[in-house]
Amino acid sequence: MKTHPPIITRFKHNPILTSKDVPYPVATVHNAGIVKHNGLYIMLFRSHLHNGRSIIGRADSQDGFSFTVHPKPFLVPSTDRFFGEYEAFGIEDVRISLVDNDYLLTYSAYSQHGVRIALARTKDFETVERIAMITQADLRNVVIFPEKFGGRYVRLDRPHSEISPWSIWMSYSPDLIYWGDSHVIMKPVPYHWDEMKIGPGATPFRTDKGWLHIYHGVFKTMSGTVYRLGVALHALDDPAHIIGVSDQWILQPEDAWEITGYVPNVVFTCGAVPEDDGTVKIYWGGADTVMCAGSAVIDELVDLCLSDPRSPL
Ligand code: BMA
Repeated sequence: MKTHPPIITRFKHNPILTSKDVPYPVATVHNAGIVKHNGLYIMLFRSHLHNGRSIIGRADSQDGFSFTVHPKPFLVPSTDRFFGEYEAFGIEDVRISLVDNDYLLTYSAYSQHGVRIALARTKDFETVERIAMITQADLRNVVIFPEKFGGRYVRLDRPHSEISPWSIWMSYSPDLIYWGDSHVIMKPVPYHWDEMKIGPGATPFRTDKGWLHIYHGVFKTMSGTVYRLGVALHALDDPAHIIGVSDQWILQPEDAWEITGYVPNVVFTCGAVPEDDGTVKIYWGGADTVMCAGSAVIDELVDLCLSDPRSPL
């Protein structure tokens, strides 16, 4: 059994971004997707407006920790007739994947019809083009792999289910529009830290042993749920094959701003940036209120998946 020094070292100046840093009125700053684009860290973060609905802002950083927010929101619900109908209650939790020189953005779109996933594309984070709604309701947390496999795009899905605890699925597409061949790849484990539900988290990144995916898992307690982060390793040539899932979580709510806030006891990730020095910067929303960051050694995360695994299904 491994010892418990922190697997993720929290940045000592957390939280890295709060509503006070945003030049337009918002109640929260959390659940941000993030990439390093031409050496600049670009963060697309979610904010609740004061009506409880969400929009997406942009913040940039040279070092990955100190961010400056753009004066205007990056993405707000569409006014287009089709997209507008499905984004009317807000847009949330962007994931960013670089595939073939395009940044693909997946986000949750809320409306009177439920929650589904929208896909947009940008090359430069200046202009954004909405491509399609790529799920029906009720799905959240869709993350596209940064490479194609057998000529097809591959994504992690999280459909809703009353019969089985909410689990991670995988789907494929030849063109980003039509998705299929869906099947379940990872499920919660009973009486385990992720027993209530699991969902895709940060965009997976390549290591020499496999694709590393940092996901979230939820446990129900007598005083509400606890959102933690875990890690899974997917085969390089076939990400539907999970090589190992760490039995232990890698991050849980511990700092005051992770324990208390808009939703207490939440750490929730949508993005991580692997660095050339073998570390990865991991970003998470604390209590659905602020953005936090930390770093981990990639080999240690891989080792957790291989040396102390639990069954994926
Ligand atoms: C999930 C999503 C996330 C949120 C989390 C904790 O179901 O709504 O956006 O961070 O709950 O509230």
